[in-house]
Amino acid sequence: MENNKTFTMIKPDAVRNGHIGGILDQILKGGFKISAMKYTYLTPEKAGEFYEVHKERPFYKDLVGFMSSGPIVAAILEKDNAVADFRTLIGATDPSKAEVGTIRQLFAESIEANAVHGSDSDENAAIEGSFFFSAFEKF
Ligand code: YYY
Ligand code: MG
Repeated sequence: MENNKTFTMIKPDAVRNGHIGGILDQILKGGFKISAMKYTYLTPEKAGEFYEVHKERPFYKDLVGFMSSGPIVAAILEKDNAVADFRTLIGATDPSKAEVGTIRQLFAESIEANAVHGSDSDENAAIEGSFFFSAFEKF
């Protein structure tokens, strides 16, 4: 499977806090090309579906509420080794543990409101990209 694409969301906290520009700047400076992008919104049903793998976890209900609390930016990003390199660029899930200079360290509020999503495998990147974008929207 191709390893040059990943999927990201700029989450509702970062959109509310005015960080869309700052985060896109970090993404582009990190060497990623934007293949597809939209400003959109997850209904609670859609957020629940997106995070279905976590449905047995204690944080699931709050996470679904948070992810449907406001608009997001969804994007497909392109770079060699995209999934792993993007996880490095965003930093640890818990921003208090994220390395200095990572997107979550710079822009996140908390482990839940952690500014950005990044796919965890090539397979999930493809699934998540297709969750938001139809074939003709992907370049
Ligand atoms: O892939 P990543 O986003 O870094 O973390 P996951 O373990 O996949 O969890 C998805 C999402 O769930 C995370 O970005 C925030 C939220 N979450 C939480 O609210 N509380 C936790 N203890 C763990 C994760
Ligand atoms: Mg994850």
